[in-house]
Amino acid sequence: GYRPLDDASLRRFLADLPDLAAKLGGAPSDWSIVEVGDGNLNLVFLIDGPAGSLCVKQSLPYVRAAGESWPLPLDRAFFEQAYYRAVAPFTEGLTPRFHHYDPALYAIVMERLSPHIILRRGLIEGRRYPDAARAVAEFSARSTFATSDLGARIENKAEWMATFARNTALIRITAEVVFTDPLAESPRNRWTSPALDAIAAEFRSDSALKVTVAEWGRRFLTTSEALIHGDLHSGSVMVSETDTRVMDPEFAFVGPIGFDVGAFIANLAMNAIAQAGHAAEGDDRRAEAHWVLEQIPVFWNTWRARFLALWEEGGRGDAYPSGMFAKAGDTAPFAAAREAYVDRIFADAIGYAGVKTIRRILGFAHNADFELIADPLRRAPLEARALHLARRFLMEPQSFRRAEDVVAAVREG
Ligand code: SR1
Ligand code: MG
Repeated sequence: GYRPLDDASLRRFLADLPDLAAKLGGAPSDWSIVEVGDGNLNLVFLIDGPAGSLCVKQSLPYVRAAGESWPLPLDRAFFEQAYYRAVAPFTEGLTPRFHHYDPALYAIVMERLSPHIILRRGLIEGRRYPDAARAVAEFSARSTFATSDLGARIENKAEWMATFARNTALIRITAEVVFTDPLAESPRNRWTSPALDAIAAEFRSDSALKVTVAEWGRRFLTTSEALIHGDLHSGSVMVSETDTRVMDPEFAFVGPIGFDVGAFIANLAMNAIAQAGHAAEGDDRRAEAHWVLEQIPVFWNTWRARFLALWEEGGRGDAYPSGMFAKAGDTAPFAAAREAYVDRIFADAIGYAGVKTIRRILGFAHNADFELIADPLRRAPLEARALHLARRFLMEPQSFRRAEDVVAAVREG
């Protein structure tokens, strides 16, 4: 039966899995175990043995960041491991290696990444990861192309749709804490400075803005485009100087591709805006902000090029079937259709980026990029800048045709 793991029960659990116990080496009493989960939902353990290391992630029956008053089904671990398995053939080397899933404990055993840290943390510290945006783009483009109707057969997609449509607890969380609460009166909303009271009230009384957010919420719920990660922010990416892995796909379902793309763009933009708040006295973070911002075109242009290349190589899917175009003399209309498709993904991403930015500042779950700026007098104006950008994403979408337009908008402030 289920119980939250602790030091003793985790040792017993791993000792009963001979292949994994051998990876750690020594006896269970030789292993060091530390619980490091700092996300909103789960327990995360790192286990070090004489021969190697592992990571165990386990669901709790409630939202960790809120406590037992907010119950949450345990099955998110099932969907996380199902996603890792589904995208593994297309994302080699871009996720942590998956070792084992225990359906009774709702626990996943996977590779412990070392010396990796969470991308968000590294960026806040002013570090640069030259390969990260490119790798996340490769991950997202490869996994979504392969699981879309362009890359997958009807039968495979139907299986993913059936499996992940049952991830209702987490789809509901997104529907509520991303698309609903931040523009409504909700006891779960919070913001960290009274200086934001006026903007929050203004957003809540702006019917046009609310209709736009509600429309993106409707599209989120009704667009079955590909198997998406569902929470692709910079806290779902682990990096070292030379390696990047995407993790935490527990929100996965068959949804709109632009939701993932927009999440990553929004989180880079928020980090770039927040850089000024992390500058120590005499330390100018403008160069870091500039570098983070430049990763937005690196990310999108890599994503776009990879998705188009996969499509040009010939998808195995039932939409735009390759047999129909293989011998066509005039390829221009097909090329134009491919370009239109990725342009539409970018337009979607801009809308979702607006929604995802607002939720991180006025909703329940904030991000460390702003939260770690201790002085509210420095933090609030930067959060207000991000909210202004979010409103532009939502209400002036025609201004954002290319990733470089996002860079320019952030610079304009
Ligand atoms: C109640 S959970 C809030 C957030 O945590 C996860 O990281 C997702 O972003 C979710 O929306
Ligand atoms: Mg997460």
